[in-house]
Amino acid sequence: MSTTQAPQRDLAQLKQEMKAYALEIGLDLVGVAPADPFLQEAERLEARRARGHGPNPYEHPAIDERVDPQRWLPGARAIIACGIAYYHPDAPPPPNGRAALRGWLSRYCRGLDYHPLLHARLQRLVEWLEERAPGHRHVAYVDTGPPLDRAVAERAGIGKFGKHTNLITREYGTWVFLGEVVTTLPLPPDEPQPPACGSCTLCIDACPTGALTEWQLDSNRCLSYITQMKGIIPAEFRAAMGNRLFGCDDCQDVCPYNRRARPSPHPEVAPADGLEGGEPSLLRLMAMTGSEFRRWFGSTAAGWRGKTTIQRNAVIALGNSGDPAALPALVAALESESEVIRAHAAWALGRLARLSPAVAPEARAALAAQLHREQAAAVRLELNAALEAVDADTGRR
Ligand code: B12
Ligand code: SF4
Ligand code: SF4
Repeated sequence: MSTTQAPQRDLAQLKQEMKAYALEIGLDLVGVAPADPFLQEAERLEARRARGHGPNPYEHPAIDERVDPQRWLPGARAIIACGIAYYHPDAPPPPNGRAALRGWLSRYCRGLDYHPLLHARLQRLVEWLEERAPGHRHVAYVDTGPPLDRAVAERAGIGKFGKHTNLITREYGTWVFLGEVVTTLPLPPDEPQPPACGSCTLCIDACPTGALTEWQLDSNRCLSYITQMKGIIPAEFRAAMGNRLFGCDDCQDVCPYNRRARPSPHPEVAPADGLEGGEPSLLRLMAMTGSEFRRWFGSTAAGWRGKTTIQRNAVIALGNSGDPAALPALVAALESESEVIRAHAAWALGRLARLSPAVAPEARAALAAQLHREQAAAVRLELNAALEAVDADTGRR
């Protein structure tokens, strides 16, 4: 078919065939949006910037590019929004309950990294379109380009925004990865869905750092961002991190729309081998070698920040565990080659001593011995703060 001037009914037919093909290649949700400018989003992004809540370092910084589909593909007429479902129910706890010394990986980063996975499927859709609609151009985006993936998906009718700012779909709740194909084909659009939430505020109430207000996220306070940042984690967030190793799902876990979410049909996004169902042993992570890190985390979306980031978060989780069995690993971490690990080990020993006073004398001795030999100013600061906290607690008891 020549589609440069194709009648509406041919385009409607092509759209139906395109949707059937998308499902066949493992795209679970697909909808079409017109490629009009995202004017309301432009206002929202400006307002967010004025509040100091963005841009987040992981998002495309230029607002004018983000809201104009003509900058994503000159001549764009439609945007095909797609989603891949990724929810795999948690493994049942062992008969003697879950051990305290376990970390926790957000569900989005337990299986195969969605960036190449979704991009490869969108690329197949591009090739299909090239064959069916010669003379047209198409380009695929996942996550890292200028498009606002959630706003595109909302306009294409595959879901609606929740107050937690995630896109909620009827079939899979919020557990979907999003991407799009922008095309010069004027495919007829789908209908957006009615708004969500009503008077519910469960996600806002559940957020451990107060990062959420209605439909707004302060990304600087979001644990998803904080667990992924490099270097020293600001002290105010360390206790709130709990046992999180990468990402945070609390606002999604409490969302009523997720209660009936269908599980993902894709085994490739189930927890990777070596990740113990997404709740790996913290002691095992502390002893992990470089090649083990690459084997366990390399194919997931939790691998890109490197081994030190995961081990730093494991150190914080050991401190937050309050389990005396964490002590030897934390004392050993005080002598790590990495300044970042040593700094957080100091904090974690102070935290462990507070939660488990029986280990306070040993923790104090280890902190004092390290202070004696430590050269790095940032670590000395943490050692002094931890010693002060332990002494203040001991004084109070
Ligand atoms: C930067 C980024 C982050 C940052 C900042 C997140 C944020 N909310 O801004 C951090 C690192 C914190 C993050 C965290 C997460 N992210 Co992220 N992230 C992105 C990225 C790359 C850009 C997001 C962005 O542009 N933010 C700027 C904000 C303002 O835009 P927005 O998110 O579209 O927000 C809209 C709403 O706020 C809405 N809005 C504002 N006011 C109002 C008022 C009303 C009434 C309504 C209805 C709407 C509304 O309009 C805004 C503009 O469209 C996108 C991929 C992409 N290119 O879009 C993934 C993306 C949003 N992330 C994703 C995921 C999975 C996550 C996490 C769940 C991961 C995790 N488990 O740890 C968390 C969720 C945290 C949360 N509650 O949002 C998915 C979302 C899938 C989904 N179903 O929604 C995306 C789409 C990646 C993908 N391609 O699949 N992320
Ligand atoms: S991901 Fe966690 S920290 Fe971020 S908004 Fe949701 S509940 Fe809050
Ligand atoms: S938890 Fe409640 S308020 Fe938050 S997104 Fe879900 S329905 Fe909306």
